[in-house]
Amino acid sequence: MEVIQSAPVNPEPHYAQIIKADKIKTITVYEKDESNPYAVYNQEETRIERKGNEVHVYGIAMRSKFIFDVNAERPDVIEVNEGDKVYLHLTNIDFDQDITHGLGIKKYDMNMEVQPGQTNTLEFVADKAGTYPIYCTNFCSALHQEMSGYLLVKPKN
Ligand SMILES: [Cu+2]
Repeated sequence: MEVIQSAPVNPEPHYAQIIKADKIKTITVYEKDESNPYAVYNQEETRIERKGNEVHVYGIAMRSKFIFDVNAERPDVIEVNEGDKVYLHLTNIDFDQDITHGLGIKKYDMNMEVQPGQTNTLEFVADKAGTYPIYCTNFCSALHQEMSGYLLVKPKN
């Protein structure tokens, strides 16, 4: 068996199956991986970089906010052009074992989970112009509901 662990997007146990405990080698908290070019461990390194029509977001998730570019007027906003290819790299800089964050973009029908210390990437083409709320989709703290931002997609014409 190759897949040992795979967490469902919604943390509910309905599809659980029994497996021998010695088969499971869990990661409680991901270790810092300074060699990962997409990982960002402090606010000062957050940034949004454009390469032609590719946009790379180097953001962080922390209790209880997203910071995509700390130097922007709105650090919780990602602004792209319609048709851009977006690589949203997100590092969860909470290194406590129970602080899993999520990132969902409403109307783009996308969601990812980012475990403590982990860096994950959401890759998509911004093919719908408009303003789209971004939410943390995993209950992470008392201020979880405040953990949000926006994706702004400027129309072509
Ligand atoms: Cu969160």
